[in-house]
Amino acid sequence: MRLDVVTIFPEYLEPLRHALLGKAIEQGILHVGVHNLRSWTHDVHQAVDDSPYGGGPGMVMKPEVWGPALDDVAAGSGPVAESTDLTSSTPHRRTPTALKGDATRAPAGVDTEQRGVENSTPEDARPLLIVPTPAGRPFTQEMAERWSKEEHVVFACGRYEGIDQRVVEDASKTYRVEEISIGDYVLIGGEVAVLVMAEAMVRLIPGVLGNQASHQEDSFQDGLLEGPCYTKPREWRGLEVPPVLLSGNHKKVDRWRRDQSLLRTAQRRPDLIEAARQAGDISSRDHQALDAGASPES
Ligand code: 6GU
Repeated sequence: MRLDVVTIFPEYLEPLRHALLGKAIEQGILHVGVHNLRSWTHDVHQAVDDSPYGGGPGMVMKPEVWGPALDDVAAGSGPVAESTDLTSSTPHRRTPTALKGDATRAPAGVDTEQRGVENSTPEDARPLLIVPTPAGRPFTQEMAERWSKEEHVVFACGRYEGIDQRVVEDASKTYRVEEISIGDYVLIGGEVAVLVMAEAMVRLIPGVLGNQASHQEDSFQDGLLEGPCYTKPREWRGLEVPPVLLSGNHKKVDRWRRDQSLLRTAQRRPDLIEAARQAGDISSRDHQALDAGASPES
């Protein structure tokens, strides 16, 4: 997957080089370009914003800067052609490219074996443009799964009050565009939201997580929250691990985990229980567990 981020604070995206994402970069599974929006300004002040038409507070990001920036990111031209991709902060397994500083920009679509074909149909080979905004549709695990199969994902980080809406409209010629929010609260800009969405999507790319089974049981993967988990020692500060987990009876363990998951979800996210019920994902045995009672956390 190729990931490009356009922002006025490139240093804010530094975490993309660390930990899991850094590892994916090292493995050549992920290529990341971070681009300073000010490279596309022409005036001496490098202005990226202006006052809003219709009046009111704040500033709006300028279309004449964003337009060419998004054109170049899609085409790999202009300042994008001269830029180098991010390298991992932890080069454990140094690759020849990492040693050279990766002076060449890896094009989108190099690791075709890693992804499905859903989004690479000849009818719509447009890259995906994600515009983080509190006014967007809410980000979900389902989106993360879908996006993890993309070849080229571009994030356009707005600051101030937002980006002139015509940028989004015009970009639809070049990109499939989605305006996305990561929750019902307001951030100063889209950069942190990009880190959130990039991490959620990249960890689902095959080969990025060590254990592929490990996201089969994630919260939300089955529409419910994950229950509690425990490790050694068996007793710690007077607190015991639930005995069923030491029983060696896998059927009983699975049933206990399912019950814990149901009870925790009912407690913290009753909306998810209702949705699972509507979808027919709650069995009569599940109902028993829910009716039987109060979660240990209540
Ligand atoms: Cl994606 N951007 C900003 N600026 N604020 C947000 C958000 C995104 N999601 C929730 N709040």
